[in-house]
Amino acid sequence: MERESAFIPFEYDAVDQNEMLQRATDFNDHMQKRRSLRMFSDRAVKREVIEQIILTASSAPSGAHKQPWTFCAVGDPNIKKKIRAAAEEEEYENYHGRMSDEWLKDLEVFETDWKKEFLEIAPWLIVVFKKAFEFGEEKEKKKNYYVNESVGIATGFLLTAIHQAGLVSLTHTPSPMNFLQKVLERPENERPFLLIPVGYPTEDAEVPKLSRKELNEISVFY
Ligand code: IYR
Repeated sequence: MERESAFIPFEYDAVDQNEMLQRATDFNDHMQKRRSLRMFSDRAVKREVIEQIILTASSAPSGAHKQPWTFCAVGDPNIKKKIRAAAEEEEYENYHGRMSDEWLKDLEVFETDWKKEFLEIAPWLIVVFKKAFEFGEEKEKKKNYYVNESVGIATGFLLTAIHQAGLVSLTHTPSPMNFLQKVLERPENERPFLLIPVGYPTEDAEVPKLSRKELNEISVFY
């Protein structure tokens, strides 16, 4: 069977080299201000904003363009409550024996513990699921490719879109995360990848004092 050619002209917005450097610098300045927040206000955020953010995330490249992800946006207080309860149950175990002493020591600067009230306070929880495979028309399994890489990139786009919109987020990884599949009644081909509370910071929100690595520590130019 001959494949129909389905190429279209690429829409390229040309930028001159001076503006290019300015844009790259401005965007870096903007992204340097993004921080992971744990102190959320309960101020509401319109569903339409979350929809646009999810569409940005789904513009990410993916293996064979399979877009192997589902973004579950949870605004329902009852579901948030269930997620908090299940996450805290796991995290209690993590902080009381499942995490190594080295790990607990590495986390001291963040002052985290097993309590996760932000899971109920933040107006939205975006739960990112990766699709290990898909079901075809006849319920047969269809392969996805580079799923972790694809969903990781999409999640990066998601976090960037959240920041760009003027909201804050946290990349939260309660472990193990399979309770999310049950609470959200996701099909068996979907596995939880990351839990991301989204909203406004509290007025007195604080973040750990951290510094980022210098360019020469994170890059090598040849
Ligand atoms: N999942 C736990 C522990 C935790 C682990 C890492 I690595 C962090 O950067 C932060 C926390 C929790 O969410 O508290």
